[in-house]
Amino acid sequence: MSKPFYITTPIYYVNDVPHIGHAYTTIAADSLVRFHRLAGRDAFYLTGTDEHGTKIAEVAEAAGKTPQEFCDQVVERFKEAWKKLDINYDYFVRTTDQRHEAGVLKLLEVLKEARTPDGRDVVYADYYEGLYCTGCEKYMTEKDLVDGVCPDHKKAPKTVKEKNYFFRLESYINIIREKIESNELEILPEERRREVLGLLKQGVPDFSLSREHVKWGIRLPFDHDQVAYVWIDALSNYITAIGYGDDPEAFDRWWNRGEVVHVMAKDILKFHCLFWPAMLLAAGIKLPDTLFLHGFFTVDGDKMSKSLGNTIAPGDMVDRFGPDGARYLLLTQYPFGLDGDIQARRFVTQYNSDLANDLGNLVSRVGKMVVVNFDGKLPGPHSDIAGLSDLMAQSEALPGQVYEHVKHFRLTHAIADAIGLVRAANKFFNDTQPWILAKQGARDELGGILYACCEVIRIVATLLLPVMPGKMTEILAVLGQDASQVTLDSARRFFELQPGAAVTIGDSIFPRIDVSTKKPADSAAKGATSDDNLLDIADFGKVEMKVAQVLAAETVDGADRLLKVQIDLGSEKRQIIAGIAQHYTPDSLVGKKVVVVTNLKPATIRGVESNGMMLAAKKGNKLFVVTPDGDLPPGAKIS
Ligand code: ME8
Repeated sequence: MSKPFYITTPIYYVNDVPHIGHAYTTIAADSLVRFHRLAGRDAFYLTGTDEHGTKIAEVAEAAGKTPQEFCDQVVERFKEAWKKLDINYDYFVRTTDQRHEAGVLKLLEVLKEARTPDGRDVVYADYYEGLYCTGCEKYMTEKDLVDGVCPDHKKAPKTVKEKNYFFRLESYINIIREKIESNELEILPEERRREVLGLLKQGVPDFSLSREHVKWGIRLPFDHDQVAYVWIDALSNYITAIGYGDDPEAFDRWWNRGEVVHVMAKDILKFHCLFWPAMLLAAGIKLPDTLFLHGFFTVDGDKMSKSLGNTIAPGDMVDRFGPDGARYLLLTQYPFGLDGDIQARRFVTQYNSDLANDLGNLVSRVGKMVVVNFDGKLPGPHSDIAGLSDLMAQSEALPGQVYEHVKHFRLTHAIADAIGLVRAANKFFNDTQPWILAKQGARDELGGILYACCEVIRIVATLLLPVMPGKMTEILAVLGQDASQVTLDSARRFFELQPGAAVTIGDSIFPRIDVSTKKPADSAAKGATSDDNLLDIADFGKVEMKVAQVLAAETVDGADRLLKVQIDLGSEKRQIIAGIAQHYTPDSLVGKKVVVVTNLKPATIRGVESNGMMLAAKKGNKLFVVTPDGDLPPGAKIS
């Protein structure tokens, strides 16, 4: 009997709403866990959200909310997105859960008492002075900066000097290296393993496990002036969520006796491959079995970013392609594990080709022929058909092949092999020309072809159930099969379907998408060059923009980024809140002509009403408000 399977995704920061980067890992882990369940394994799937730290406190403040209110709101967006994508997690952990916080306190106390293998305190206090990037929630060195700013967040880090508690990572470097080299701690893919071993070779300094300047977080049990470093808090979720601290039985089942797999992208390698194993070793907790760090993707060739406007909301993809289409499209863009490009501009073509044409069409033409020629009752098999033995051999080999891929995280290969069998079945169907046999009345041979195709459909639908649970359930139902009963083993057997069983065919399973109807989700890259992604003039016309003149401006109490600005729009005066206080003094704005979006719904920001949005653009770190060229009067409409 194989071990229970415990799989996790990263817990995502709630300063951002869910995008397809988050969705990608979450769908991949969901598919993996469903595959293992199909193979009969007991499994647990964990995902959740990372809610503490300065970054979150800052965006909450800018939104005029307390951090907790803000988190509660964004967490719902994640849960909704996962529901829409048919993600079947067993537990959703939030780092603001009381249960998680209690687990973190316990772990911190254990670490505080712990000694390194050479007999020193694992945790020690010291002063730290350094450059802190709140975007990364980590200290940076001059070397990490590009033109003085963090290359990822385009912001100059703050200089911070404070007391911190440090974790003596140095004492664990050799042990971690040995565990990785012996594969007791498996790091995949191989390139990532080499990267970690390279880091270990260079030597890694101790890391601090608390912050003095951060307010939004878990206070250390042994020093209430300090807040647990957000990464310590976050990494602990993998054990607190399954009962470290409050449910020893569940913890033992999933962590101690299970196969523990963490899936994430390579951006968070250091935390997971160095800090996390070191923390576990120090606390006397078993290490995870595997860390799988997939690549980072671009969207239509560009890095995904809010400023480029090419982030895709998972919900938009679902609206366009359904949950199963969205899952399939995301997982098949490039090999899971590598870096790659999500070709959003090709989504429609690929959906039509793989799902509507190849898979959907096979089901519909085979199903229809059974209905028309055999009164909806599955005919019996027949052995003397050209190409049948090859098709059967391919079908019988497929489940083993697919599961072997899955065990090695080769999700894209697993899917491609299943679709390969669909193509082989379509070729078999075309080559054997059953429609001619139908006309000739060669019922035995015709029946045999249809029976074989139904078997292929059953096997493929079973194997793709983890990737497209909804649509594969529908396909299995066409053949009278109950998706909750099928298994990897049942897919291994040809001749599983009983002749005479009812075959019912309804609407097309994957209706073709008309390329000319553009919906938001094609648009993955709104700023990109593809025609599919351009904004309709009618949509643009909905945005009302006008020239406005600033009459007065003042700071907003307790919000160091915001200015309260009174503007003249010709026919009316309005108040707007603009996040530009770090770039303009109130006086320097007065009299300026600016561009304002005037038909936004009013918003209350830090308790102050805002009626519109002032446009601004960024150069490096500096924000500049957009001003009209020429002496346009307040109220002039921009089109
Ligand atoms: O790092 N390509 O959260 P996060 C592939 N809270 N994957 C992507 C991606 C892309 N372009 N963009 C995002 C954090 N991801 C921490 C984690 S865990 C204890 C704490 C996915 O919201 C990928 O899984 O920044 C990546 O590792 C994760 O989102 C980062 O999510």
